[in-house]
Amino acid sequence: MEILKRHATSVVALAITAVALLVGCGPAGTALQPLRPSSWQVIAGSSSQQEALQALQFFPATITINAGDTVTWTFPAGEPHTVTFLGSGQATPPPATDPSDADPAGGSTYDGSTYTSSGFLLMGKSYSLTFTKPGTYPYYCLIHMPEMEGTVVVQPAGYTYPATQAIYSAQAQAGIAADLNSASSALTLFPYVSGGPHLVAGISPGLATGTPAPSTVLRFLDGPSLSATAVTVAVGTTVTWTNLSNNEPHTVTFPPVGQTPPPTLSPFSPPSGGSSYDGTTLTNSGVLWPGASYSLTFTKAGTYTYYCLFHDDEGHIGTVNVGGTPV
Ligand SMILES: [Cu+2]
Repeated sequence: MEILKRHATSVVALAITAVALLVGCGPAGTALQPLRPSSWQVIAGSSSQQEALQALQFFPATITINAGDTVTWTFPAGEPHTVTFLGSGQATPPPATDPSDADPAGGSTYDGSTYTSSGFLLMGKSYSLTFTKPGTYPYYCLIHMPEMEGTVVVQPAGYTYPATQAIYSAQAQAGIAADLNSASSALTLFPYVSGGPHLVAGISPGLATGTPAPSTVLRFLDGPSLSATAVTVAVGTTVTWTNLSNNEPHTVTFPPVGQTPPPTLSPFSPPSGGSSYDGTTLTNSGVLWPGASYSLTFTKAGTYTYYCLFHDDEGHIGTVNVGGTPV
C-alpha cells in the first residue's frame, strides 16, 4: 500500500512537471528557460601596437538574446566607435560626416521604434541597452559602416539561447585576433620604394579599393613596418602621401615648428598653407579620403613633426627630416 501511494505521488509530480514545461514553452523544439533576464557582452572594435592596428567590427557581430535581456558593449580601442540602432521607418543611419553622430541618443531600452545611439565611445567606456521586444535589430558604428555593423536578434522571453556567452566570447577573441593579424599583414602591401619620398598616410587590407576592410593601420609609413614613421629627404624634395586604406580618412597636417595642431582645427578643415613648407606656416592637406594623395615640397632644412587630425591621439604622427643624414 505504501509503495502504491508513493507511486501515485510520483505520477502526480511528473504530470505537474509536464504541465509546467508546456505552459512555458514557445514553438515546438524550444525548452523552458528561467525567465530571469540575462546580460550579454559584445566588444566594439579592438586595437594593438599602441593603436596602430585597429580591428573594425563588433565581436561577435550577431548575438541572440531574449526579450528583457541586456547587452553591454565595451569599447577598448583608442579609435572611437558608436552603437547605433535606427528608429522605425528610418532607412539608413546618418552619414559619418554628421556632427551629431558624436552625441548619445535615446534611453537605456530599445524596442525598434526610436533612434538610439551610444555616441562616440572609446578607451574602455561601455554602453548598455535592454531589449524589450522580440525582433531582429541591425546596428551600426556611424564612423565605420559598412564594415562595422552588427545584429541583435531578440527572441521572446523564455526561449532557448542558441549560444552561451562563453561561445560568443571565444568567437570575439578569434575575430579580434584575425582582424589585427590582417591589419599587420597589410603592411606587406606597401607599394612604394622604402625610404621615401612616396609615403602612405594609412594602409589597410585591399589597399584603397574594394569593400572596406574590417581592419586598418593608422600610421604614416615610408616602408612596410610600423616603425617606419620618419622619412629623411634632401632640401627641395617633394614628398607625397597616399591614403592606401579603404576604410579611414586621414589628414597630413604640419603645424609651425614647435607647435601642435590647434585643438579647434577640425579634421574636416579644408586644405590650407599651400604646396610648400618651411616650418613657419600651418599647412594642412584637408581630408584625404581612401585613394587620395597629397604632396608638399620642403624648402628648408629641419625636423618637422606632422599629424593626422583624425588619429593623432592614436599615435598617427610622423616626422620628416629635411636635409639630414638619411636613415
Ligand atoms: Cu589618420
